[in-house]
Amino acid sequence: MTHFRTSTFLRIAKKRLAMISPEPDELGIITPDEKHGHVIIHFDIDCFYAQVEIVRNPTLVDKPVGVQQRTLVVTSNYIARERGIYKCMPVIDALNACPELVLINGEDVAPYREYAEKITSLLREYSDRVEKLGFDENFVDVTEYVSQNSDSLTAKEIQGRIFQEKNYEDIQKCECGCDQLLIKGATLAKTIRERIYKEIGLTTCAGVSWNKLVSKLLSPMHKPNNQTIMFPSQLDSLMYFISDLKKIPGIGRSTLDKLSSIGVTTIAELQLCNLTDLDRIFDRATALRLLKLSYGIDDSSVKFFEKNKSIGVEDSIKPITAFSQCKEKLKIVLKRVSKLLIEDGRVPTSLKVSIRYKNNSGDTVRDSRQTAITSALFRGNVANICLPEVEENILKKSLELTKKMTQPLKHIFITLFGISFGKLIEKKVLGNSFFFPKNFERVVGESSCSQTSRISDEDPSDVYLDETVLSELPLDLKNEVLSSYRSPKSVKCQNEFETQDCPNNWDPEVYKSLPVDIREELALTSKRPAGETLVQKQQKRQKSILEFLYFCLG
Ligand code: TTP
Ligand code: MG
Repeated sequence: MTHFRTSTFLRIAKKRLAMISPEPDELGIITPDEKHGHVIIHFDIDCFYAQVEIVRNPTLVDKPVGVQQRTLVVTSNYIARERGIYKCMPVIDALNACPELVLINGEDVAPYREYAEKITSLLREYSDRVEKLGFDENFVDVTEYVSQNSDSLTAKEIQGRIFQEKNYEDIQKCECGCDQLLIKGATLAKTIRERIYKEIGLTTCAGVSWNKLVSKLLSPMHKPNNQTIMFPSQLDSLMYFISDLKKIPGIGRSTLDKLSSIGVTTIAELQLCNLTDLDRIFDRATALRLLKLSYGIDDSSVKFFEKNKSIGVEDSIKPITAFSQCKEKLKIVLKRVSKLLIEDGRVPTSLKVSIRYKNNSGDTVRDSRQTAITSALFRGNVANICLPEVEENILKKSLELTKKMTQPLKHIFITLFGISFGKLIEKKVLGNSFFFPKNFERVVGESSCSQTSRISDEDPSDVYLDETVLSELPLDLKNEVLSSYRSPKSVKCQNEFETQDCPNNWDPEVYKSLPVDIREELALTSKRPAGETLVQKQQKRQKSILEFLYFCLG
């Protein structure tokens, strides 16, 4: 196999640049100061579902284990792989190849989601830039962490493997000095992988480089449980080694088809294209991106971590044929989704119910309905979803939504229930206060952040305790604060706003159809004494909270 020297590669790349663009910078060709200096790690969990099953049942550790979804073995541990099992192998073939294979049903993906979230939250300790790719892969931009912890990451030797088993001494060093940063990144990758194993029980692979594309291409090179690093001067060898266009993330079926229509089937052939060739089948931006990818150039940044926009669970069930059976099934699903919600910690303000059922023509179809729920239901802590009255309230709403979907049916035949909570609100401490009234909430996970006012009564228990700050208080002060914090006497539910709080001058039906926030505001406005403005009412309430705080703190 021929390996181009870096200088040859750069010469070809620059020649190509001259052909495709009068502005070489547009291609973002490697200019040490500009494009290097990042440390990006790609993590991929080894045989993910199978490992999770083994962690949950350690007696499986030395057995060939496959995870089955419907008629396929979607993954298997490495013992099974050595016996001929491959991903997405039909169960029948798998059992022929390896009769002793232990098959585990993996159709309920909740445990895998739970483990994936554990990994993501561990990675977030190192960077805000953690980007998920599928279930078990993450990019992490650790540039800042590596720069700030440079001394502690200094290593005597490079951790893991170097691409193509090179000796570091034989590798041409980059002028910008980024090699040292990458070596420290490899030390960090090893530390993180060791933590994932020690704390979560899963082995992982990792790729360490200065861009997402290269790190992703490197991480599977030494499977399982190992990591691979590469330096910029090896880039041409990497792209030559990869060769197959399909291995480049972002080049999918339709792009491959278009490229093959002009006779391009390998990375080397794509490198030889010019923009005019590609312009015939792609827009200019796509053409440029494809050319860059063929040279291993990827200037896309690792996105900031974004929490899920909704949290839900779906359960396939034995068919139910009467509406009276729905509540029991919904309750089981709600219990599961509640667990996820509590782990997440955000408070939901929308509820969605999905069902799969047979319609009047006998076809199996899916449908869903959603409704708003007030965050006041949870009184500042989503863990209150376990309170019987809150659970009952949500079940009632879920049943109402189910009824809307099943009303037109001649016969009920439901085979799946799903419950999902959305519009999740993060509680944040404002200023230096370790308490803040629950009327300050920041909506996250949506394009715009908004502050909403929610005011109920003037009960001091109506303040939100920030447990992090609370835990830092001296014990005596903490006890005093806690003893003054009364647990909720009763939970104010949305339907209370729907009925009791409807102002006299409003038609209850019209009032009920308004968004929750507006209803709450109207209810409060109508309650305040004549002549008192809403602002005055709010000030009065805040004053009472302040008095309470002064009382707590002596
Ligand atoms: P992968 O990362 O592709 O596979 P893996 O983690 O099992 O194995 P490897 O050691 O090669 O990384 O996929 C992650 C999980 O996604 C996998 O454990 C099972 C699931 N999966 C499916 O459900 N359907 C599929 O078609 C594939 C490929 C995976
Ligand atoms: Mg994997």
